[in-house]
Amino acid sequence: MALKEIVGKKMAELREDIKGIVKEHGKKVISEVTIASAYGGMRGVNGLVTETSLLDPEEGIRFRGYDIPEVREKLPKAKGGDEPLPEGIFWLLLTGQIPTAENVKEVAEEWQKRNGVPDEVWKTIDALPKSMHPMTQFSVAILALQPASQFAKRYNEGIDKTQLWEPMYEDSMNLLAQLPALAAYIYRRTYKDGKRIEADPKLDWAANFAHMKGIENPDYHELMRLYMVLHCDHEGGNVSAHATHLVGSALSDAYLSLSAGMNGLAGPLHGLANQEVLRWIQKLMDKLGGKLPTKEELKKALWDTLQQGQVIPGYGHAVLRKTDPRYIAQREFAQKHGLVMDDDLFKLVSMLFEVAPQVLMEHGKAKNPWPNVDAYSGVLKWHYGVKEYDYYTVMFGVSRAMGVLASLIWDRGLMLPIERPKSVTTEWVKSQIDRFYYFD
Ligand code: CMX
Repeated sequence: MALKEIVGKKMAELREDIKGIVKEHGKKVISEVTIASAYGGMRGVNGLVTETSLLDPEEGIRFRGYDIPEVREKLPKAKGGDEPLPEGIFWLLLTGQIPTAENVKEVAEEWQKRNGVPDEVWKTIDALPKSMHPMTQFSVAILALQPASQFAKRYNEGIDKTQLWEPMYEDSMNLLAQLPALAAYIYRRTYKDGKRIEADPKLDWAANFAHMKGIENPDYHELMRLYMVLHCDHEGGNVSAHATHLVGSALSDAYLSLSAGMNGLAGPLHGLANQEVLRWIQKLMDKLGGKLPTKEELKKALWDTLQQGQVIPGYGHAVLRKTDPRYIAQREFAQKHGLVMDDDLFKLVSMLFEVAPQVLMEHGKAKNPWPNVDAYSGVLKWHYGVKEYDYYTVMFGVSRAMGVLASLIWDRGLMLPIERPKSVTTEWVKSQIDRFYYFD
């Protein structure tokens, strides 16, 4: 059965399931909202349902029930490669099944078929100043594709709500096919000779992204496959996933929704942290005349950052309470490819792992002093020659698009309603305070 057919069938089944759950158990309480959580960014409140992945605070992310080592082991690989193909994780996110090599081929062929970008979109990008942050360029480029939205067209023509997921699927597949070319061009025009490199039909999606950026190193292609898989999804409450879902709930199309998600990813507390880690490290190395700091110097630099009221980028997490398994997977990649011993940046990242958690614990604020995904990704990219760290979040965005678009397709398939939590004022909280009970 083809991907779209499988997804359609599974959606219809789950829709029925959910109807039954809500009918029978709809009034059961699954979470409490305290005054602290209403003011505190809704941390720990179970208020969303997202099918594609689930984040355990201790164990890390599971994509449709599979953890990172399982995904790395079970997903099909490129010929001669060891890392999982992103085409496979997308299949898994959409269907909940580990794909066969044949399934992965289907996704790869679909994306190749759809990867043409209209001229107006290149022109729109060309009209942007090169000094504009690459994430802003990326978001504009996604919006420039929007006139092709089949979802918007079908909605305007009048479409039955049970069918809405189908044009959402088409838009999402088109977007995923086109994003690497857009992102690669933003790299080339901002930092290189401005010439577009055409996709190579012999390469897979991630390797092609690297190729269109102008990088042909097979190890970097492997890194891109792993990177794209690791960053694709982190359940539904993170800013990029939640923003995409929220905007989509108004029946905005995939382009409008994804662009909103990318604008959230561009924030320094979320995806931009992978650029901020490199900026922080480079600033420190510059200050020390290019040499590695001692542990004492590193400790002092961390405290200086904290005392200036700033965060240590790449450390901490809203949900995780252990070292991020995505950090560990990237470190394993570096070890396997022999990068760790002879490179000062890798040595510094290892030193940070030894020093920063202790400093954050002594500081006593962060609930999780351990590194997240962004603490490692930058040095890997830097090692392979992508040193323009302002660009790093665009790469994160290409990957994250797979997860948030898979969820958006499911949102429409499950016919989830417009999202509209109730808000209150502090005046209201004060006036009602005696009615509330304690929750431990
Ligand atoms: N450095 C300094 N202070 C930190 C910190 C860090 N790395 N992580 C948390 N804190 C602080 C918070 O700012 C907060 O301070 P206030 O009480 O003054 O507001 C306090 O510790 C408690 O925060 P928390 O409950 O532990 O963490 P949050 O859920 O509020 O925030 C996150 C989570 C990721 C925004 C935060 O840990 C952070 O800012 N980390 C650095 C930026 C970063 O790496 N972001 C990337 C996360 C992964 C991703 O989305 O890509």
